[in-house]
Amino acid sequence: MICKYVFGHPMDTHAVVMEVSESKQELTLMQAEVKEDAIRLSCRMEDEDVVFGLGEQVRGMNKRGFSYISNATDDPHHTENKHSLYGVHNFLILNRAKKSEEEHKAQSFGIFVDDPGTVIFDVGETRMDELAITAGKDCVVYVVEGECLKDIVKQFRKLIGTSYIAPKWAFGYQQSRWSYMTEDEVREVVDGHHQNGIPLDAVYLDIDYMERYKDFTVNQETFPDFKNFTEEMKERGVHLVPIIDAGVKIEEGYQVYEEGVQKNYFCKDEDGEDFVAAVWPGKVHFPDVLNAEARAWFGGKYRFLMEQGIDGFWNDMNEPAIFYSEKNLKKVLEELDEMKGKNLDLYEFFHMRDLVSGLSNSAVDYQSFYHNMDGVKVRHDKVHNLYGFNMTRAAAEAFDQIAPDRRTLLFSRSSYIGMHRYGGIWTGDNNAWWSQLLLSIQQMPSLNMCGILYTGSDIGGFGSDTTEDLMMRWLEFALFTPLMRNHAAMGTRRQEVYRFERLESFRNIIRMRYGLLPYIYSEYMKAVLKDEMYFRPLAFDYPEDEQAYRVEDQLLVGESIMIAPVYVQNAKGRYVYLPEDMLMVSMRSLDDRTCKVLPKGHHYIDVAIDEVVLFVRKGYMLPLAVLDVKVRSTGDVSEEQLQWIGYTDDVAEYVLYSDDGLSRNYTPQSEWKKIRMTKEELL
Ligand code: MIG
Repeated sequence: MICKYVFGHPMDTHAVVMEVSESKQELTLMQAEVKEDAIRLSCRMEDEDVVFGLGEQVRGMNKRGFSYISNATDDPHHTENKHSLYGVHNFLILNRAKKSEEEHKAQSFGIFVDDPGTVIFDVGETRMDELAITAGKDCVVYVVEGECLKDIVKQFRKLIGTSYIAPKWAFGYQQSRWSYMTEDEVREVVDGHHQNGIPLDAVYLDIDYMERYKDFTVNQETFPDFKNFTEEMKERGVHLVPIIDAGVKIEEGYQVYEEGVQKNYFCKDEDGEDFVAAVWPGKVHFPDVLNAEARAWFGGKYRFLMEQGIDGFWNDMNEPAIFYSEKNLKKVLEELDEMKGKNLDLYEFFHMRDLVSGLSNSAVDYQSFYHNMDGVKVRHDKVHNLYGFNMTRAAAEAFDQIAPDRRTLLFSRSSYIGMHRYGGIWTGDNNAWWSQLLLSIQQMPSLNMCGILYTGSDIGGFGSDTTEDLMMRWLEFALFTPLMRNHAAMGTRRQEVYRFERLESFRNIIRMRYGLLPYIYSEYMKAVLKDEMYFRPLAFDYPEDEQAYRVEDQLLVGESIMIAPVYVQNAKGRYVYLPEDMLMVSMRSLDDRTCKVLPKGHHYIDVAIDEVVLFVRKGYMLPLAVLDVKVRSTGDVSEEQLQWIGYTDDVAEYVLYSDDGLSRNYTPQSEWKKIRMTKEELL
């Protein structure tokens, strides 16, 4: 059951696709206080209640004990003191451990606050036993009641629409790095993988492929024949995936800039002039993707690259990130000028430092430009969280025109609920720290709750130098994430896996991904087509098991397996909780596996540095593709011959979904193949 409550005069954010009429009943599960410029919703939490959700955020799967602020932010330090990351996903579920006497007041429920401005979720930080949500005065609140966690998510997902489906090649291993400067450097990376027997499906082109960071241009010196180059790469099974930035460079003669100015497609400042911010290229304008016409125009620009054979993109800096604005910089420079020659005391010095660091992503800037939404002038900060969503929507809607018959890879850094219909996300600029590997594990199910299924983190860590063991452990987890991309920042240690000493282990781990491809793809597609989660916390499948709610570092992946990644340096194993008897499968490579049944309960398991461990649930099974030694990309993985790992006392079953991985008609029943095997057959 979904109840809709409207406060004030909210705008249509396009988060929701299902028609729901306003609820006639009062909101009882939370107490609502309507203040002059805000709505406050609150309720009590018992000690054993658990809160799941909020998508891309810091901290654990159970969100209790902290405040989360919905305010899309470009912050490369995802530490636990932060309150906002790139995406905004205002959906959570309060799971009640017990029903109280007053039944209606102690019901588990999901809540989605559809407000594109700043929303604060105080999940028991101010008061440990209170959940308090503060939103703007104009918003829509949806309350979802259901039988269980899974059911609540499913209903919510119906409300917000079907998730994006990536082409199958985008489920292969992908290599990225900010600073692949030339065609030859990209070739070298591909060679490095192929010569070492490491499969590879994509190489990313970061900002350096462009001509002076101008969107929809290609540097003619470093990529002289781009069309031929994309073709050459495709023949080797490698897709090139260029980055697109939100800011359009201000430069006379640059077509995208000139057209945008002429047609009034850029965001405006207070005086009605095109708003000037600065990002990579220096000064830029922001395309007003909240304006339908401008959105169609910007989306149409992707055609330039698609005509040269590109079939995948990543949208960056679309919070939108601002290094500085022209106006703000001027003010700050003036103030700094006054400080010249002065003897700065402690406070003055700090003030000076804050002035400079405060230039980036400043609230003042976000309050100083405007969108044109259907003829209505809207100040940016009111709709801040919709920008990345609509930049990505611009691209996806254009792809429907440019390449209607095939899928195009698309994911974004910033997002809002609803964007999952148009593309995936990656979790932004993490660091090569062990704690960030854990964070990535914990973010996955929260993102899935909000429909964001095509997702993953920068493997190995984006900022700071990675280490070989971190890289290996990270891959052992990421081989289960739909987006499996190794990415790092310019200036950090090179982390293409063939550069490490234990090359053979890396090869084995990445090949496991290709062996698991039929399962990963099938489970991804089922999650999309049935509005379900691909990654789930244990509590979702074992709702009666109190212990399951406490597990913060294990996940169910699809219907058949559970994983328990190692994310601690130098650990040679870890504690695992099994909510039922399971078959533990330890793999050093696809052909080097051992299986052992473990009973329900707590265990310490050994997991060597180069080992992948997964657990098959009772009554379930798992397909594995048999790989040729020469497998180079997803296109070489055949489903003709599958091996099965399963665990049952009598029979196990699996429904395998498969399709061509490229066309857009993906639902015919014939593509669902049911496989049944007996205990004897599985051994
Ligand atoms: O922070 O384009 O998150 O993946 O490599 C600089 C350069 C801008 C941020 C992205 C990152 C990318 C980088 N970009």
